[in-house]
Amino acid sequence: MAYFENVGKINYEGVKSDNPFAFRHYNAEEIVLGKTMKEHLRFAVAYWHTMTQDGSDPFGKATNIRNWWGETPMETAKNRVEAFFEILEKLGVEYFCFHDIDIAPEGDSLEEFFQNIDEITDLIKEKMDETGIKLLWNTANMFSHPRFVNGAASSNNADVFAYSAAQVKKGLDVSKKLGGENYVFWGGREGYESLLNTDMAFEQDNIARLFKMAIAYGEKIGHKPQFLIEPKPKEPSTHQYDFDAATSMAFIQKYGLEGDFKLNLEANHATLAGHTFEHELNVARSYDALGSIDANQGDPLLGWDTDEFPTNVLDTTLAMYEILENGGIAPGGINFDSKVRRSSFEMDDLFLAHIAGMDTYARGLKAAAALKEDRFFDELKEKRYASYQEGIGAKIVAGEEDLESLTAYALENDDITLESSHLEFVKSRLNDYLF
Ligand code: XLS
Ligand code: NI
Ligand code: NI
Repeated sequence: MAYFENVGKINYEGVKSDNPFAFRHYNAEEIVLGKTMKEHLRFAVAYWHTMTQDGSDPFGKATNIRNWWGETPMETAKNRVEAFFEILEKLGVEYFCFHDIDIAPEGDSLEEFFQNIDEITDLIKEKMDETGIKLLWNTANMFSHPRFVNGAASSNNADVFAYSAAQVKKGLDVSKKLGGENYVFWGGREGYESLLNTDMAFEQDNIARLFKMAIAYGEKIGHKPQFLIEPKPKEPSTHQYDFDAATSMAFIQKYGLEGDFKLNLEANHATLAGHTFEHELNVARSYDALGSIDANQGDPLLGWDTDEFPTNVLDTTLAMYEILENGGIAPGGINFDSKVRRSSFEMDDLFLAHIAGMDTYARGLKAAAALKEDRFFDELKEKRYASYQEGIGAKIVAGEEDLESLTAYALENDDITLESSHLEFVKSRLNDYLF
């Protein structure tokens, strides 16, 4: 049965097309800088926002019209698998991501939850084999159930730690079964509300303990997905431990996890942290830790994680530039951790929203490729740092100078000539690449 009877395969029709169910910029097989757009972008659809979120918010009930509700939670879960793969196939998206609780009902016990996961992942595996669609990453939801009120691995209650470990073990078993390429840890409630009753160092030691158990178990079962930490500064905790890319790198280095962990960076989390998305990608890149991205955008007028579909071409251009400079995003991808607005409640909005996000990233890719081919930023930066290419600058970089020799130099050269950045001109030129 088709869940989206009115929607066929979404094809590329070009900018002149006025068909809302067509790509106007994303042309999967088009070659950009020697690779197809599909290879560059490695799009993924997120199970939670697409299949399970219902449009409710703290002030109002569900608005989304969905036709996959069954008689029982398991029937609904099975219908969702069918509908999900229909969406992926029609969009031509080759990857997907999920939390354990997105795909299967938790039932009345952990044992029942695991049985449900087994049954649903059998179905997912069948669909994957049939379609060639792949698992970008899965993760464990260790934040929604009341038992996680004080966190998962960072909980003050050791039974909660054990429960979390069981969920991660199952997550890795599922990752192996489905050939997952990455495995994500987003902190959820790993953070704190008040330092008055919190042992921050101990809680972080415990998070690292769980991560090391995950690495060890992956080795034991012979399945090694790329582990990823997804930083977020706040929400749901007041203070999230994985605040941003730099904080997460400090954690990774403190516990010696560099060989096994990279970062999954989300655009809306970057802006919540007071950074641009490209800043976060750049930080990760400087540590060789850019693993994957969660594509979305926040509302700059609101202070929370609105997870909107990305539609800002400047943002996606600068993000794609970082990805190109990184030599690509594989084995990571571009996961739409994005949800339709509460007022976009029709079934077909799920397609329109993904088409918008994919087209916006395709535009970003094309603009970023042009910027790279023109050496737009390279030339700008070469010129800006030129003083380190020769003379005293080259000697500083080569480690040939010290405080005394530089003092002698400065005493002779204290009439310093600075250059204007002409930043307004640069931004205006950058606009030429966007539209
Ligand atoms: C929530 C996070 C979450 C992760 C996966 O803000 O973005 O959706 O991506 O747990
Ligand atoms: Ni995310
Ligand atoms: Ni988020």
